[in-house]
Amino acid sequence: MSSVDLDARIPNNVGLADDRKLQKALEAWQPNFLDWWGDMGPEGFQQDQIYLRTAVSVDAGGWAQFEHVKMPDYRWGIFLTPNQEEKVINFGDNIGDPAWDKVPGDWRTELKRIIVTQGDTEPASVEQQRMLGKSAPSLYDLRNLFQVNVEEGRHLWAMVYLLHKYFGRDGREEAEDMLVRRSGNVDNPRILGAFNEPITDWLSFFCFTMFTDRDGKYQLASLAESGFDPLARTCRFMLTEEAHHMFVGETGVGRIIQRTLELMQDNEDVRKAGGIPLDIIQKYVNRWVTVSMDLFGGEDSSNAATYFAAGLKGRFREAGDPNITDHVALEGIYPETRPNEDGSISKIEVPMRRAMNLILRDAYRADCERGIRGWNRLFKKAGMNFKITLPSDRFNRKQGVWAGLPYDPKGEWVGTPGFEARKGDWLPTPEDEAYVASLMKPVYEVGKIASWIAPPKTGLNGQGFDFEYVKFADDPYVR
Ligand code: BYC
Ligand code: FE
Ligand code: FE
Repeated sequence: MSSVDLDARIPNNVGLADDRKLQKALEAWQPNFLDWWGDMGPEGFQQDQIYLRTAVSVDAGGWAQFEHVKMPDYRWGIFLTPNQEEKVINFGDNIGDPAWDKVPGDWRTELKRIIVTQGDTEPASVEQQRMLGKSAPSLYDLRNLFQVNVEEGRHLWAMVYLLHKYFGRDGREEAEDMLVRRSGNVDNPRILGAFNEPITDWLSFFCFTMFTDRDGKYQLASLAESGFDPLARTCRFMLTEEAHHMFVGETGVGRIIQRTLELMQDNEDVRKAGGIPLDIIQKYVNRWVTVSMDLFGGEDSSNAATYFAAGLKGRFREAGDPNITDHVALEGIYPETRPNEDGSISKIEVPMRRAMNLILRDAYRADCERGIRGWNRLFKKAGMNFKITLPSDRFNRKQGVWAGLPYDPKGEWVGTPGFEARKGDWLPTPEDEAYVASLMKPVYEVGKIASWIAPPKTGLNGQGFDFEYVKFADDPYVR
């Protein structure tokens, strides 16, 4: 089952060759995917050789092989972590029952919806990032961008496989629609808010991979607990790739901070020296944290309760976390705060199952805090009294109980006039964005780097920073 057929038109470890009908359906979808990649994937770099890792096996450590390939030749494939015998459902009303290896009829609509929502984010992010290659700060970063992009493409394959294999004709239609919706398109947008936001500069890209890909980590982890075993195993494998995306974001923002600190210590005017001022970094963090928190949905959600009860979507490490002892969650409560009309706050208690989105979001926030603490150590080391902070979950929200309410990043009510007057202190202004955009000039020479970011401590896969991560087919500056 887990042996990988790499030579197949669609590399896979799911025995695709034994299911001719499914194989034909996926081979019919493949050219549409490649057309979409050509139209909406990274613009301008399809003929270059990129030092990419490709999954060649799902065994621990053995799934990543590095070589220079053209992106259209990347081996997008279908990989599930190997089957475990006798899996059971680990939570909800059906706890202890055998896990499903087919779609449970009662939950077909809900499962399809979860898979479609997850799948839709993957091509969306590729679309959002498609122009960034033209302003890459170094070959190392250019390669990381493309690595993230091809893997998000593979995540789309993962969800499309589930739709084709388990949902028949309407699954195939959903798979087609994945290639039709477009990030930011007014008539046919991507499903979730954050995936329609433009990403036009590298500070946004690093914030996105730090904070929005991290929503991916938490959503995928909770789906990896699913009683629908094919979904669980697919998401488990996707998580191995997700770690690199968040690494790109966390170290990317860290390297920008590092560079700004170096310029400040040399007593240079950060702007004149082509660095990014700390207040702009904080505003970008505020923007991407808040749209990413919206991705968890409402704090009190009957959808979330249904998903949990049915055994479709669990908590983060539902089965593995020794602190989670009650896997039925029919009796517990979870504390929640809610706004009153006058902006004051009430503390209430939500039945545990209805609070699942909030529980996941709180775990996510703690993880974001951990990453930000790492950045703040850079200030401390430089002897500087400055901290990047995680904005309050009340600030700048579009989903849930805080949506549209005028709280500041500390969570204080400021009223609508107060919010409007000060929002330029908290979120990127057009001037901030124009300044960041003015820095976005590509650097394509081996071992060189842009003015606004420090080089990484080490390169990738044992290579140095001065390795030729991208071999250009022709002059990249004149495209
Ligand atoms: N934007 O009950 P509620 C990733 C809708 S990221 C627009 O509060 P629910 C990646 C909601 O659909 C991980 N609409 O929420 C990262 C519902 O609509 P209806 C993606 C939103 O359903 C970087 C209504 O509001 N994976 O992989 O419990 C690069 C009330 O909903 C939004 C998943 O999301 C929003 N932000 O939870 C590449 C996992 N939020 O019923 C990839 C699958 C809510 O009124 N998705 N709504 O029509 C889910 O589990 C759930 O759909 C959500 C929402 C957690 C997203
Ligand atoms: Fe993904
Ligand atoms: Fe990702």
